[in-house]
Amino acid sequence: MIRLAVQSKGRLNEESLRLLKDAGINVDDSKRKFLGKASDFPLELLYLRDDDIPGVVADGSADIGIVGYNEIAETQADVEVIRRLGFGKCRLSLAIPKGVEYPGLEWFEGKSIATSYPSILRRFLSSKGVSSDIREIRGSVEIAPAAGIADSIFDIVSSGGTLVSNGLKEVETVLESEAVLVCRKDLLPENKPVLDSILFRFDAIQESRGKKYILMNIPSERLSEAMALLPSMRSPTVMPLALEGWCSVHSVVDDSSLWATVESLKKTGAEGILILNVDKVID
Ligand code: PRT
Ligand code: ZN
Repeated sequence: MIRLAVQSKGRLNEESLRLLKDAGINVDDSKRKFLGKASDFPLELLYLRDDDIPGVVADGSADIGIVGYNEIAETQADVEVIRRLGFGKCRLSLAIPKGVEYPGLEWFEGKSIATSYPSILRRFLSSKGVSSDIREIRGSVEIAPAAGIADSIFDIVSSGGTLVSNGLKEVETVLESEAVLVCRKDLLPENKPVLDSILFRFDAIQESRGKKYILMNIPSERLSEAMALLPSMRSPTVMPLALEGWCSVHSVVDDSSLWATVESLKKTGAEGILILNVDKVID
């Protein structure tokens, strides 16, 4: 039985549970419980505040955890980051009042900076040889300059909307973050196959992201033109149609190039084009 720590509520909770569900790991998700159990997989779920996840994985109270990389960087917990999970993307940035001119990092010399991430900030400033007054506050960091608590802030930014609505501008990005899967250093040998199975499933889900399955009918004499347009995992699948002179072509295409590819395929005479979502990809 492997124990996974996830955020009990907040921004990463829903996507963490969805990832498990997509991986065929179904947990009774009444979030009020502290501990849940998967019905069809040897996994227990520990619901925690995100701040507590690095520590419980480091001390082995949980074997693995899903948490923002920013929390790992802040706590410097002794865990292994084994996968980036592609959601909860954000950055930790320095921001100053919007009307103030910014000449470069030296602006922060001797200035006060409010943050909930003092350790990351301290390491960053010292690596740059800048000395500032770091003021640790929990929550609502963005109001600190207007409230006269600090000259500037160091906080999580995603869209940037919160900074703008508080009259601030982002001047330095210090750390890029996203949700990560972390593992304790001394995972019990009997849990290694369980972790491998989780990774196999997570990888299949991630591999399928941004991909579409596309199938169409093509006049046989234009097949080579169409094939040149289609990337695929090995090569496109081609099958003859019952109708003489036509074949059916199947392939997997990246979302980013989907429309351009479909337009070019149309020009090669492709008909009956179907585009389907890809759920999992196993290489
Ligand atoms: O209760 P608990 O302690 O578990 O949760 P929490 O309130 O400490 O964290 P939560 O749920 O807000 O965030 C969990 C994780 O989500 C963070 O540690 C990040 O890894 C990630 N994440 C991704 C974010 C954001 N995006 C985000 N935008 N965490 C916080 N924000 C906040 C930010 O603090 C700021 O106030 O959103 C605001 C900025 O957003 P924009 O879009 O206006 O720039
Ligand atoms: Zn928190």
